Amino acid sequence: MAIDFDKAAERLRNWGRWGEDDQRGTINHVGPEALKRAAAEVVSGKLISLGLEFSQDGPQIPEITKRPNPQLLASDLDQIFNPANPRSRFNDDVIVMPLQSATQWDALSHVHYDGEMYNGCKASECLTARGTKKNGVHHLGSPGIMSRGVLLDIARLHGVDELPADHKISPDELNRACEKFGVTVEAGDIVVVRTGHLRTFTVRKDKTKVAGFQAGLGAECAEWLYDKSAAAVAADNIAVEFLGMESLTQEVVLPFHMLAIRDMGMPLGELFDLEALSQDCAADGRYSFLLSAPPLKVTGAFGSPINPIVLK
Ligand code: UVW
Repeated sequence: MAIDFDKAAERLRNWGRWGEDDQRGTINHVGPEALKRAAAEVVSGKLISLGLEFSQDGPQIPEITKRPNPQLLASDLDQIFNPANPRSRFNDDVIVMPLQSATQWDALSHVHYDGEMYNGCKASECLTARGTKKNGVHHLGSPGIMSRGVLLDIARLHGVDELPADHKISPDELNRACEKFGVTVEAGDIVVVRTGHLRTFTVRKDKTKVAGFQAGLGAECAEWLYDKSAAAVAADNIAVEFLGMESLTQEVVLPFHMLAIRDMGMPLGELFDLEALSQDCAADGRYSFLLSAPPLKVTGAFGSPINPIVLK
């Protein structure tokens, strides 16, 4: 049954919960207790990166996504500091890229509906050609995004490498994944959901399907995340949420985005590469870990590229 969007939005709306001027949303759930729990997950000293490379050969097809891949240019090459002592040299570079071109956080200003974004900021007053006056990603960067991460490997739950494109993940599946993998989502956790979708790019080297219809969270999962007091959610697809014809044709397009980002104030982590983490969790049977994923503090930006790091 389709979600009653307006009823859900009203229940989940966190506006004012952490103050009239709050611009960090559900990241406020991460307090000393959540951080101590995260630190207690570190037992084997193993590091795993969940970030894609920021490369001109990245996952974007600009004609489809309107987002080019990063372009790196050497702005200074083989430069001499002092012509009198030319042995020491330096190299500098410039990168031109949408902040949304690969592994990224969506800031609380990334989407809005009915003219308002998180915490009631009027889009008409906040949005400028130089970014946003409120809910910029830099607010998520101080003191940063770090907490206990919990992997809900929905592809593995179903015994497949990749969920089919028409698979809309339900709250019941999130509960079944917690049970199967022996984890409980607690206040302040970052929920990491694996669909297997990004394997089309990372394993099969086919970027034509990266931005198509794809498996992801149904809008009802926003309610599940709210009830768990999760701090953030990330996935190995382009939008965290399920993308099918219905996502684009309902009265409020991309309903999970709107409920999570605009009403709850929850950052979404997209295009996380979860293959190595999935294998590691299956091997040691531990689906929780310390997750460090601070955004770049780009003032007023709608998102930030990241290299999320798991420490187990
Ligand atoms: C949009 O929602 C426009 O993009 P993304 O899936 O990158 O958040």
